[in-house]
Amino acid sequence: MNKPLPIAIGHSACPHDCPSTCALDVEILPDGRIGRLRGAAENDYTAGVICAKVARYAERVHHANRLLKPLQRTGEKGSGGWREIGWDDALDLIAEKFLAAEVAYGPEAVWPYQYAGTMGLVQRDGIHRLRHAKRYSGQFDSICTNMAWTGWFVGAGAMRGADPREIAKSDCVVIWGTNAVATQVNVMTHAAKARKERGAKIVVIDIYDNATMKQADLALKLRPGTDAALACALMHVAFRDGTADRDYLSRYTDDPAGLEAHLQSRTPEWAAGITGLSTDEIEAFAALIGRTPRSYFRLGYGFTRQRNGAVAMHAAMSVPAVFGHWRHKGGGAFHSNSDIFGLDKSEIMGAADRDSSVRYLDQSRIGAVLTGDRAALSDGPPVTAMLVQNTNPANVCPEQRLVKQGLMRDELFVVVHEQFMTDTAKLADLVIPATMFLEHDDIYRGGGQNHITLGPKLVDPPATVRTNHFVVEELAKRLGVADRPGFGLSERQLIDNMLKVSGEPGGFDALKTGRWIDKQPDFETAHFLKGFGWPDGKFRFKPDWAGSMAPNRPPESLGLQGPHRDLPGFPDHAELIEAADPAHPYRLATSPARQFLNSTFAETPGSRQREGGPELMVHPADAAREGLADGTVVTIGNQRGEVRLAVKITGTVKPGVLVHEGLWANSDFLDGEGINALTGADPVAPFGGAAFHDNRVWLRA
Ligand SMILES: Nc1nc2c(c(=O)[nH]1)N[C@H]1C(S)=C(S)[C@@H](COP(=O)(O)OP(=O)(O)OC[C@H]3O[C@@H](n4cnc5c(=O)[nH]c(N)nc54)[C@H](O)[C@@H]3O)O[C@H]1N2
Ligand SMILES: Nc1nc2c(c(=O)[nH]1)N[C@H]1C(S)=C(S)[C@@H](COP(=O)(O)OP(=O)(O)OC[C@H]3O[C@@H](n4cnc5c(=O)[nH]c(N)nc54)[C@H](O)[C@@H]3O)O[C@H]1N2
Ligand code: SF4
Ligand SMILES: [Mo]
Repeated sequence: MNKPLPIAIGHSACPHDCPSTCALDVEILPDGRIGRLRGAAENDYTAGVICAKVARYAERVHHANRLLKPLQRTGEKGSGGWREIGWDDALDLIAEKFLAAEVAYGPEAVWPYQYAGTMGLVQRDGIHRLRHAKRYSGQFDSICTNMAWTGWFVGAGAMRGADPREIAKSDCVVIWGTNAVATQVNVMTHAAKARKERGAKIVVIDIYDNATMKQADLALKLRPGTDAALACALMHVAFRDGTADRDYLSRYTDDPAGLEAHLQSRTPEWAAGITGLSTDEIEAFAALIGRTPRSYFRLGYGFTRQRNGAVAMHAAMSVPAVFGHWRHKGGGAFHSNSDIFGLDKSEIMGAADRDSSVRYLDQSRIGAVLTGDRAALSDGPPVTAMLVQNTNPANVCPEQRLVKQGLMRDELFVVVHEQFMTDTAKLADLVIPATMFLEHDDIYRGGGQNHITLGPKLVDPPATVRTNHFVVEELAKRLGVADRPGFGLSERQLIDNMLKVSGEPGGFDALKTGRWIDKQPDFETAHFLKGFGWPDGKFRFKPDWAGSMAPNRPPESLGLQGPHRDLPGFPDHAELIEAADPAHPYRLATSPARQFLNSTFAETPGSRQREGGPELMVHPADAAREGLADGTVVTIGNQRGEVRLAVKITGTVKPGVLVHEGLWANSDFLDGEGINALTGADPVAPFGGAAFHDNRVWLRA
């Protein structure tokens, strides 16, 4: 059979929760279906490269199991019994239940719950308009960026860094705690260019030999939760060997003398004992960055998903400040550009109606919230109604048993707006079908790069699915707030208004023509050569953990989080992790899989086939001791739950360390319990967050 020829190429941006935010060229076939997706070659960050899972997007848009009709539960919660209902009936039912919750307990009993399944500013953030207009409970977003952003911000005082494209001009690219090959492929595009054109060395620091580490010239496989010790030893060597940039230190940092004294005892031998690296490895790394002014530290999220993760980020980013790498093009550090875009979302978010006396509930602690934990509820009313958009908490949130128990509560009404029957949708009272990004207008900005990119509607959605924007607008009408600021506009109008108030006078139309806007600050600003983001302009080796107004600081009502008093004054190894003990001899990390994006793509055939099935990586020595063979089904567990899955014996993990790559759907596991049955929701110090890669477990064959 002949394949239909592509008739048109549409332009868009990848909407998924990935730092890369790739600019896309999309094949639109003669029958209106989607063909291949490709990276835009003219975009100098995307540079023509995207990941395979999004290249295969047609599998997702035209998936046989895509949700197409609103479904109301018929049997018990989670029983799988559904009946189709019309959109008007569905929206009326939601409004009725929300009003009933409000009458019984006040508006805070309603909790709109959303995250970044789409990163589009209109479709993702519009739900806040409804929240604020109605005084529904707020959401403290703690699941992803908290420890990383906190650690960066307490040092630099701003969320920006060396131009992500400068990686290509570096002589040493340090990829620290991010599995970039899997999670943000463009980092590798630019790193490979540096290697090819300049002979740059690539250093990878991770806890297992993942796809990124396989590309490394220097591969540093350390024990989970020990990165700050490595960072301290690197800085110790800099002071010891005279590779510290003392002129830079005195001009740009707060207390270099105090740091040097503190690091006296943080020798490579000390760090080797903590990290499990050899002193030779540590010395070789220190020597490499000591002789390489253009050393670029690309700091990821993964190594901060430990209970000492904010400390680890701050310690790692202190390294280029000691060596003075920041001075040089192709040197310095980067984590997120979230500060640079300057888009004023007030209208989309309904900021005018925001009431600071309304309580916030912690996204990661949804299990505790829904099961009535007084502290998690801030001593307020129970949550009895929820609208869930762009997230799959029954799968992705920690303390999964508690999350499911909470979602199944009889008194709670849950509506899930989704593209697929996810683990969360399965437990809902009402499921309503959502559009996909090629079917609606939106605008995107890439935290891991430097562009604002438009994603205009390219194809018509199936007739019976609706945008997030539509649902928010229709509910506003039924709930009596449609006259509040920000309502009654189209996606396109909201985007146009936002661009214009944000200093982009060309608005929607200009962006449609130009496709993206490059917001990268100039070299000196990006490298903090005009000063770091504090009043004295100095990088802080001595962070003010409690006082820093980091962008992800919890709202006042929640206060500081976790064991914040135990955070070290200078970069240091902090013993805050869930260390193994005789009853739980293994450390488990739950790292992302290459073919999935969080829980998304766990339904597409191409991704499923390439990933195989849920597996537990076990070191050969551990396997021998436990009597395991490849494929042996084991149970791993801790105080939070138990999970059953098959073993894969591999030297890519260290002895005593287990890695599971996900997120597979809960229903893909033998007992229907997903990996997050094992992860904890106890907040990480000082500003909260979930330590997904920091779990102690036992293992039973
Ligand atoms: N393919 C794919 N891409 C994704 C995602 C996905 O699920 N799949 N998720 C997206 C999202 S939401 C985000 S936030 C980003 C996250 O992307 P990353 O910044 O890459 O963070 P993680 O994927 O959490 O973890 C990265 C690596 O950190 C390792 N790690 C765990 N603990 C430690 C430690 O203590 N020290 C060190 N050095 N390394 C450690 C993990 O094993 C993993 O290999 O990726 C996005 N992109
Ligand atoms: N064990 C473990 N758990 C983790 C992590 C880990 O590393 N390990 N990573 C954590 C991290 S970093 C994050 S960010 C969270 C992410 O967790 P989630 O936010 O739940 O992640 P996603 O799977 O990206 O998106 C959720 C859903 O959004 C839906 N969606 C996409 N676009 C739209 C839309 O336009 N409208 C509507 N209504 N729905 C849409 C998708 O179909 C998908 O089911 O997971 C966390 N959970
Ligand atoms: S998931 Fe990430 S790497 Fe893949 S296309 Fe989207 S933005 Fe690019
Ligand atoms: Mo994330």
